[in-house]
Amino acid sequence: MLSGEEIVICASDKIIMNPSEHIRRVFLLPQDVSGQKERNMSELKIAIQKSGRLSEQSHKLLEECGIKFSNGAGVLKSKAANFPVEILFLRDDDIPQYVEQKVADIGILGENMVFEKNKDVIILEKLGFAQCRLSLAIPKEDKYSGPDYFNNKKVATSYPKLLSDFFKENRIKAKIEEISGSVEIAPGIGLADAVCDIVSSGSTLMTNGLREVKTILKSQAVIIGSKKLSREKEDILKKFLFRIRAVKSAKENKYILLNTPESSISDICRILPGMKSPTILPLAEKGWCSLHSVVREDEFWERIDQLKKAGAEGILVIPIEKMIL
Ligand code: PRT
Ligand code: ZN
Repeated sequence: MLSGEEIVICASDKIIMNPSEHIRRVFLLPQDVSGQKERNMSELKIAIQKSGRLSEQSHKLLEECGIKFSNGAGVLKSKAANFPVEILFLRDDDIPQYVEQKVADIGILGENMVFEKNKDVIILEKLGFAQCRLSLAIPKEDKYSGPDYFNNKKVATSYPKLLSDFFKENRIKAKIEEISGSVEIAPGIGLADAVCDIVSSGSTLMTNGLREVKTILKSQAVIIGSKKLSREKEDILKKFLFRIRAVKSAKENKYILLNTPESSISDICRILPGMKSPTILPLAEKGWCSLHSVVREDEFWERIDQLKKAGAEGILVIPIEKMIL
């Protein structure tokens, strides 16, 4: 005992304190200290939005990557059961700063927030969901002849940096009124002449008597990362991005099976080159083959028209779950 204090030598990172025991000092055994450090070092910390427009798809993406974790109300972080990651549940506005400060190693959020916060982070991957745009909108009855409209106007926004960059580039002298939410009502209540806000379908602008006149940024969800990671974390990140890309490729492509007369095979192979080349199998009916390949989702309908013209029949199209290139 040191100067009459009680000492507890602890073999676990959980210490249950009983107030009646008057424990004053706790020492961890050296192997606990190093074990703890090793566990923290080798876990990649992923920040995602706690609740909001990005949270459901961020969860789904992690699940599709085979990462299992629990998340209930009030949970702020959760370790995955089967992959060396810890998920931090945060407000999207805070994610760039946490990644810059290395509280999180990577984060999932909208490009709009990444560019607005302008922190020292890098974009590692575009994810394709939460597509939207940051746009200027004015009262629908006003005439708009170009960015000059905004000279000497007051514009309400939650994106002061991006808006002020736009005004600087266009040599516009306007006043920016920074507000944190319900931006679209600002002109209606006399707080501003116009707004600069996120638009998706455009219905919120319309409901508030506004008209979109200029897009200043197109945005989608992305993964951002810290500029420097340890070797162990880099390795986990590589595996994580590999899974993300397999999930993304699967979504961007479809598996296609069709029947074709042998005489059309070379034309069809030109239309559907596949990952390496299509698989061709003979059918029971003489002179016919079954051809299997992969087609990009965004080229799908155009390719189908070409395939029909080339003589393909019985075309089946199947979603792909994962695609490893
Ligand atoms: O609480 P926390 O700070 O985490 O969330 P938040 O309330 O700040 O953000 P949230 O959940 O609303 O949005 C998160 C991200 O989703 C944004 O940063 C964008 O990257 C993306 N996103 C995609 C959108 C929209 N679509 C969107 N439509 N973010 C906001 N909106 C709002 C917009 O602000 C406007 O009020 O929806 C309204 C316009 O929608 P339409 O369809 O009527 O045009
Ligand atoms: Zn936010």
